[in-house]
Amino acid sequence: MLTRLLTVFLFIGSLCFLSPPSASAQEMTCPEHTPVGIDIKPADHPNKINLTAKGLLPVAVLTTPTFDASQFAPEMAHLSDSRMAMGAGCVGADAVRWNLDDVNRDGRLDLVFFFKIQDLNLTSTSTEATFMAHGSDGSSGIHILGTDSVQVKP
Ligand SMILES: [Ca+2]
Ligand SMILES: [Ca+2]
Repeated sequence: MLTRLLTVFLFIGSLCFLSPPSASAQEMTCPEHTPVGIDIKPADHPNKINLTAKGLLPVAVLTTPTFDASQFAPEMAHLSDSRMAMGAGCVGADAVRWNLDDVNRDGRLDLVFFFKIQDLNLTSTSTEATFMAHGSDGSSGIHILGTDSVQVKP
């Protein structure tokens, strides 16, 4: 009887021990980021998204006086409903490709990412989408993050 109690006690003890401490939970979230300006569906406003549409959604990272998108070499990029973007790690759709294009015709190249509409985690109640990318700006690795409004057609 005593042995059984001890076994149960040890079992519960090991469960508590195995539950992740807060430090490792923090490592799961996205690291420090550089804020950037983005434009979902460049040249279009409002940014209407039809979730049943097949195809790609373009998201431009704009070159500004503080961020040169043409010097950013991406390794991975995500687009997520802003309500889920923070705190739950890097969630959402993965970019399928990207290319340089001056989407706002200001003479400076912007970086346009494409996401499969079917991969998006947006819903009919989504009002904002957050873009996150990891890459390097020549010398060091950086994370960039930007948010734009969306109008979702379910
Ligand atoms: Ca737009
Ligand atoms: Ca531009």
